[in-house]
Amino acid sequence: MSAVITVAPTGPLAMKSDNPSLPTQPHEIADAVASAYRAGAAVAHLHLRDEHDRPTADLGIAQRTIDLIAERCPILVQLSTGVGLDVPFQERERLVELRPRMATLNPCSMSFGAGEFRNPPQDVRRLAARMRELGVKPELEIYDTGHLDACLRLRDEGLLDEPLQFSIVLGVRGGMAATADNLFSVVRRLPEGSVWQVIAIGRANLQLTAIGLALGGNARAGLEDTLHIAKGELAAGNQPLVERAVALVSSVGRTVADVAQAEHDLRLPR
Ligand code: KMH
Ligand code: ZN
Repeated sequence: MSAVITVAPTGPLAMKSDNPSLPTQPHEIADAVASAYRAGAAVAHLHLRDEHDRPTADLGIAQRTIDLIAERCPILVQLSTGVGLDVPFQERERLVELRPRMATLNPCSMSFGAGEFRNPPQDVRRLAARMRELGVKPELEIYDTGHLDACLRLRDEGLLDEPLQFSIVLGVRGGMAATADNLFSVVRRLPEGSVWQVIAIGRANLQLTAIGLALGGNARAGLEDTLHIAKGELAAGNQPLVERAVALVSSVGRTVADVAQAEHDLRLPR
């Protein structure tokens, strides 16, 4: 069975002072994504930054980044509509108008580290409906068990089409802790036929990514989720983290999905 590897090169929080290899500007992100693609990633999960490296939902920056990536490789683009904690929902949701193949949908508000991640129910419904109209596949971000129930309600309201695609996010302060028990309890409750991956933040990234792959899930790799490749050792970019995920995929007897296989496995519209 193949496994889709998504590279998450930048994220909303880290700065170059945390890891100098963090790509923040469009050409840096495009170069990082292209090397991740060559290493085995089939999907790129993107957060954009402005010229001061602050999270932004600027459509021009997003389109420029997408264009630079397309010049370099045919990886599938997934835009984050999480964007950054200080960016208003009304700006974040506009990103789907660029019609990426996928975009994230964060179903609930929550504490997020020292900050607050605001996803009001009516705004989430409106975004889900718009994504459906545009044919942008939502990746549903589950940071806690109740977030799964919120997604199932959206499905029951006809706002999400099956098969649902989930990220099980473990280790955000404010969400579920990064434990195998928490992962099992969510996986057990996913609707039959769902597509899912583990997003394991910080120290448990390697172990929980491995467990997710062994259970039949997909994998995410990159500096958004961990700045380190080993204890006390900064990752020298996104490529080594993708290479590590590739090694995990083969060590559990699976193959790495190329772009065509990923389009099939993720049941992408179009
Ligand atoms: N940053 C991760 C904890 C999103 O960008 O919308 C979750 C994430 C969601 O990647
Ligand atoms: Zn993200």
